[in-house]
Amino acid sequence: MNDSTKPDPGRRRFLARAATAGGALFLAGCDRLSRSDGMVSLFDSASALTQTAQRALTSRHDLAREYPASEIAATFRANGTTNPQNSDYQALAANGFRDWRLSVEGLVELPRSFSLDELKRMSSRTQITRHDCVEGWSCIGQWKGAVLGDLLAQVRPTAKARYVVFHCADNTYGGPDKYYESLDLIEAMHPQTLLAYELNGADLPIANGAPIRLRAERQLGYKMAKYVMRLELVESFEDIGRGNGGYWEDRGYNWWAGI
Ligand SMILES: Nc1nc2c(c(=O)[nH]1)N[C@H]1C(S)=C(S)[C@@H](COP(=O)(O)O)O[C@H]1N2
Ligand SMILES: [Mo]
Repeated sequence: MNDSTKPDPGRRRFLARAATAGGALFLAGCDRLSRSDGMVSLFDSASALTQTAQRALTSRHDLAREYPASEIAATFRANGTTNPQNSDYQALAANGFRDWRLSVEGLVELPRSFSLDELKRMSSRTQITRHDCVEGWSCIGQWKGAVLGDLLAQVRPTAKARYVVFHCADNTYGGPDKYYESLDLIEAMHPQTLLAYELNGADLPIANGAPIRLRAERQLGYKMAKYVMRLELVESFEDIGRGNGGYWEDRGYNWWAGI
């Protein structure tokens, strides 16, 4: 092994920090960026660079840090939509989500839907992690949910499938567009990526995305879609929303939100 191929934790940490600092610079505030179209193209190239740097430095199997129960925040902060107002969602909530079903479609061999009870009977994981929002706050909470990779294995993504798109119930800020997000299959199949139905040992509150919300623990908060109604496997997200892979991405945020 020559010097350049020897693992060097110090250098690795430095590069990881540099990549994150670069990301943070471009992620300074939800609203400001969404109004500045000029930022978007700059953003795109920074995104590709950060993603390449991080993927080179972190294995697809690296786990996000997990915390002891003593660090769980007394109240998990809620952000963005905290109670979708549309009548479809309100009807589902009024009935304790007994009629809610998650449909999984697109590039899968076995499209189907799952009830909340079916998701709860699937293999689950419980993890205490820190949620980082780009607006400048973090919160530690314990999540329990169905392991997304196991659910995907059941529906069998086709060879063409590259991304999972998470379609949500809420019209963000009461506007015409529904919230959505996307992950590539590496993040989707990561062992800590969950469709979470519990927060801190209780049913997931509506404020935090009931009946299920995505947890993708190596990503920033805006990736973690709440009120998920439908998963769609796609080869490209060009034809979804405004084509950038997520509600906030369509407004200038970085698609790659690795931390
Ligand atoms: N459906 C939906 N998902 C969403 C949002 C939203 O407005 N709608 N906001 C995102 C943002 S910016 C953050 S920081 C987290 C907030 O999750 P919390 O309410 O549990 O804190 O959800 C993300 N997922
Ligand atoms: Mo956020």
